[in-house]
Amino acid sequence: MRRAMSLLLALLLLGGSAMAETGGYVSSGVAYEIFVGSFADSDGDGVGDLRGIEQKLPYLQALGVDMIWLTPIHPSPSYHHYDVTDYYDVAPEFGTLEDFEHLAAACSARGIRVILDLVVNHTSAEHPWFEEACSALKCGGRCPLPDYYNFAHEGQHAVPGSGEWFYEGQFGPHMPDLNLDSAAVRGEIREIITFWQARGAGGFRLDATTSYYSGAPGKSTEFIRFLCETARANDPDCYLVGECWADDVTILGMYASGINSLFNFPAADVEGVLVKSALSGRGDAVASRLADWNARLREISPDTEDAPFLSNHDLARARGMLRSKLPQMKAAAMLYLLLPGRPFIYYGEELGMSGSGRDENKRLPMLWSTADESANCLPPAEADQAQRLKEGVDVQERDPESLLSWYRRLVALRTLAPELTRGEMTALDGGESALCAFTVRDGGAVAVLINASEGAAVTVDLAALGLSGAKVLGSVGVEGEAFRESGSLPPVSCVLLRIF
Ligand SMILES: [Ca+2]
Repeated sequence: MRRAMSLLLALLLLGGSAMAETGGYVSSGVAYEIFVGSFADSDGDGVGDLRGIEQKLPYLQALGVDMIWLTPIHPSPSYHHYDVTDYYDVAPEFGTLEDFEHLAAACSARGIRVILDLVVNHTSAEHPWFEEACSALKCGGRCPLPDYYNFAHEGQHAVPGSGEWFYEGQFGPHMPDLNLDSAAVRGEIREIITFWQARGAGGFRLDATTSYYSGAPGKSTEFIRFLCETARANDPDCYLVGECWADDVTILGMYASGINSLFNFPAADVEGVLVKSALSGRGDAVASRLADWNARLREISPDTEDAPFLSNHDLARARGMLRSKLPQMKAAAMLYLLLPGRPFIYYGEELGMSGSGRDENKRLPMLWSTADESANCLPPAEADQAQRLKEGVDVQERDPESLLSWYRRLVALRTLAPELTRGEMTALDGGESALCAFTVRDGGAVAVLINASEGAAVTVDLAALGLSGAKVLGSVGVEGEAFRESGSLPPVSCVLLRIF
């Protein structure tokens, strides 16, 4: 009911244009990463699948996300599917092509965009392209030399049985790097992109962009531009987000490709400003750091969308970084879900799921319920940690104080401010280190005020911040009316104001 009310309110505030863009649903600008094999099992084999995701769309809609990123869905010898053997099919354990089309259509009907993981830095060593290339190498010069991969007489990995040939594989011998200079490879990639767009993919997450051309970021940027132009030639609205796991300078350089978003790795993880500020209660650091980042992105293009996040399938779970403390998990959520750009929630983070150490632990099954385990997946075979969280979705949905309820309220709050997608961010100095205060302008303007500390209330002097006359749009952790009267933000709370 609360969700229905907030949607109704949002519709009234936004008017008709947002409705037209999203087929009746108001977009939150929040994305959600699904590690497919661990999310929802529809057929009882313990492996998450596409039908399972479709069955959980009401959950995702209640959370308020308007985009889901699926980790690779293609056939692969690995449980994580990042070494693909066929780019034109769905892994049998995940379903069928028809299941994907059905899921994409069901998402579209709910105003949710599906983006796929595009893993084209490398293939599986079991991909027919690689097997055929290796066979050709072994036929003693009588076969045309294939150019799909980077073969040489010295290198990282020996071609089995060839004696004299080696190949590049930045992520190990099971993942041979494609030769991205090859016109034939680029032609294949163009076909792959087109194939999935025709089946309902609204965008792509680009895996391992820094490894496209290792040590040559300019060439990698050029290749991203090729991917963006290819995808947008078919669908001008196609959304692309890249994994550039690198420093500020490298990320800024790659934005020159024209890509929509690159994950904000410097702000993420245990050393990033989001988690550090949530732990220390210093909200002001987030406002200043991210406003500076926003300005640098907007210098490249006002169309860029930062992609802030806390954690993903390669990082320890946010819960552990935040020492399993609920107020800190709530603070971290406020600090990144209200930033300009497109925040990415890693599945289960909104519940407070645990997992660290080896990768399998970071990909433990979504905890739908401990009472009814029918949708729960089995953990990856090599996981050596159990899930520490005890309260699944079914319990947290009924608890207004749960982390899940908190995430839902924050995403709903964000929905009231369309400026937050591509706006210009300016940090405000409220004279309190706990206070994260900033404005975001994009036509209209809003102000975000967050008390990131669990220690004490913060009194905000709206006049001193230049926010006199601002109207409270919504709030989480404090009643809007109470804030308007007192100017006081209790520990771990936030308000969203419209500026006129
Ligand atoms: Ca299954």
